[in-house]
Amino acid sequence: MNTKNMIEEKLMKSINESSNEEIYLALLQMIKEKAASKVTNEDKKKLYYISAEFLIGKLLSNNLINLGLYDTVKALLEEKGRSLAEIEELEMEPSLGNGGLGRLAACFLDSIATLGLNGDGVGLNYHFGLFKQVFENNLQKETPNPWITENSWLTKTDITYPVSFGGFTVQSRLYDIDVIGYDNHTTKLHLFDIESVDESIVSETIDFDKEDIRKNLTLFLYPDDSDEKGRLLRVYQQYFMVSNAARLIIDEALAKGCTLHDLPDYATVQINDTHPSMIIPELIRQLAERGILMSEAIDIVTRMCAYTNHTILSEALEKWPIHFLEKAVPQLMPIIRELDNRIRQTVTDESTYIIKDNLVHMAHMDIHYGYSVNGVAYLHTKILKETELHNFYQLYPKKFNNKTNGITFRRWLMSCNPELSALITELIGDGWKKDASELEKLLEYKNSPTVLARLLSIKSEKKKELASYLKKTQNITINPDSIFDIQVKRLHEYKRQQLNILYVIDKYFEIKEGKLPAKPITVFFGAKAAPAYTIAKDIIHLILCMQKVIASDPDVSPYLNVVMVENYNVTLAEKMIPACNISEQISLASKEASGTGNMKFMLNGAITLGTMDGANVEISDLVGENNIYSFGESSDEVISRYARGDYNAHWYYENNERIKRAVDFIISNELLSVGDEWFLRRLHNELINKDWFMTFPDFEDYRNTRNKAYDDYCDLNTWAQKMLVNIAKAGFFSSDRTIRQYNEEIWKLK
Ligand code: 26V
Repeated sequence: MNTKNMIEEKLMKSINESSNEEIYLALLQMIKEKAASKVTNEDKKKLYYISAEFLIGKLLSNNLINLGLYDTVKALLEEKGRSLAEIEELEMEPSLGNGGLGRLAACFLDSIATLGLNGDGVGLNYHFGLFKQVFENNLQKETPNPWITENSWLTKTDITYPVSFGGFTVQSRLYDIDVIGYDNHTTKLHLFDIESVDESIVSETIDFDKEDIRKNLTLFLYPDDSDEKGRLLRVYQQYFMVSNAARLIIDEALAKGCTLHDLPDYATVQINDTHPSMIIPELIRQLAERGILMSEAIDIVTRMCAYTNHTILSEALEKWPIHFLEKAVPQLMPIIRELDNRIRQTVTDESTYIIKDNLVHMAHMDIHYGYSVNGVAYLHTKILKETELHNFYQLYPKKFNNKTNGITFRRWLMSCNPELSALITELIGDGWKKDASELEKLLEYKNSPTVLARLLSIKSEKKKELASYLKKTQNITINPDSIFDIQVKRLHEYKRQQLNILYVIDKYFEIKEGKLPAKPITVFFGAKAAPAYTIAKDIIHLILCMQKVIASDPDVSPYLNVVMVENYNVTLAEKMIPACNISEQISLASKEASGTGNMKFMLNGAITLGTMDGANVEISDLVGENNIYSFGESSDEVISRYARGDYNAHWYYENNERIKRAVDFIISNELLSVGDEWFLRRLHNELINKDWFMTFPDFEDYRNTRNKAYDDYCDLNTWAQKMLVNIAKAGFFSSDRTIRQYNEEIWKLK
């Protein structure tokens, strides 16, 4: 049956007579059926990618692309005067992740399916996901973000397990989402839910009874963890996730004829950060329950589990108080103590023990009782080996390895930028879609005026599209002919949105003094702050106030504007990234493990303005210094500054006129007239007395480098050459490459 007939069969009427909602549902049903009829890899050994987050984004367009139906469906709808883009607007975006870590997991699933590997994702079915961000009085407010509708991508399965906590038992239910690979297999994202979940306990803010575990367990992703109850709820969530995962793994292996003694031949587990680390003691517990002796169970599990570290910030490495685990999952504590005792008997270095000061160090358990430990970019892995996890590296040098992150080019080029994809295919054929290294063939066109002109014209088109989308959805007016300078990522001090806004303030002063930029500039921000992260919220407040101050100043707004988009998410990323000229990747060197937004921007022809941090280092190596704007102190310098402990923000503030002028503007009359004095003073104070992520030492270099980028932009031909080199060299960052390396060096699936 052809596609048109299939859609109309589902509609039970013609496309003409159907509403957009009906067409959306018909497409959803058709795709689900197609996915069900696709081959899945049934090899003996299977990967379980366990993660508390899968930031999958909307699925309609992506699934159509991967099924090879996108062009047909789009044309068919256009013929009938309908727009696929409008239909896509009806789809709710599931916000099952915070940021990079969750989005990486989603890209990995796409590549696992595309490469035809036998691997599934396992996580939780949060009903409200992460909060939805709204701005009120220039402040972030959090509201619930429901995404599960009657007809969604979820398929209810008949798999259900009892999961016992200290004092009570709950019943789980598995829901699946098909992961459709590009022109290949499908795999599954398994999301466990709780049968007794109750959405009605959530108020209009995101408050709910954090102690009512039977009702709240899968309502939110990482509920506000600033208080004890929220943190405890997180332990319940994590155990629920891994206990179900362990059952699923064992059941699937047994069904294939596994004896349990040979479980590592059937299953390998990738632990995505420490959130799923309890899978180690839980698998041991379930094996013991089935009659395997403790020593053998430990040996089996150690040969199954591999751990990925995604951050070197020590405050982000999970350590759970023993009394939490005793209360929530008492059955695990004897096992964790046994695991710790075995280390204490064989290892003298106390810093590597699992239980210290009544805290259970989750990463330590992963490293001792897993077969692989990887970082997510070259520099990050180097820092783990040399500094952060050095003591473990000395114990197990062979376990440590690097897997530089990647992104799926299906979503981050083919789907979000069909115009650029079409140009690339026209120039070099479509081999790049399966082998991204072929993008290098584009370098042949570095001196072709027509190709360079077309790159620029696609970029202008995408800028116009973004401007009209933001007008329509957020009522923001943007000059599409300005330079689009974009920083979108979670709000965190180490990512240094504050450095970016201090530059904006400096530029504001220059314009006021009559020093006008050659081209108008629009500085975009998009960022959610954790609900209890005060300084991050103060930085959002400053950005929003600055947006207001500039917008109402006719001297400045023709040349410079600030736009902070509300509720930055995957959908917005797909519209902002293709429209970007300058990609801000300005974390304090040594702090950003990798970054993956940096790769998406590069692939879409934005030029990076960044520190030598995370994967920026690898971008710089690939494109060469003429095609990136690097600045700032090196990671070595930063690490030794922290070791010396002698950074003095106040000294910079007193001794650098520009810094003082910009920082003091935070508490100027202009800002106080639109903002909240308490919040602005708190931020001012924080910067001049602490500035823990050292924005001041990098300020001058950042300012000069950013100004140089703006100057260079005026020579559009040379700029377009830089764009072309960035696109051509982005092939290395395909998540297909990353996943191939995981498989060859860690999982060893067929
Ligand atoms: C978590 C927390 C928790 C509370 C305290 C502050 C804090 C700061 C950072 C985090 C990050 C958790 C892990 C994470 O999302 N890492 C990101 O993983 C990406 C994929 O590997 C990587 O590209 C980003 O650089 C890394 O930040």
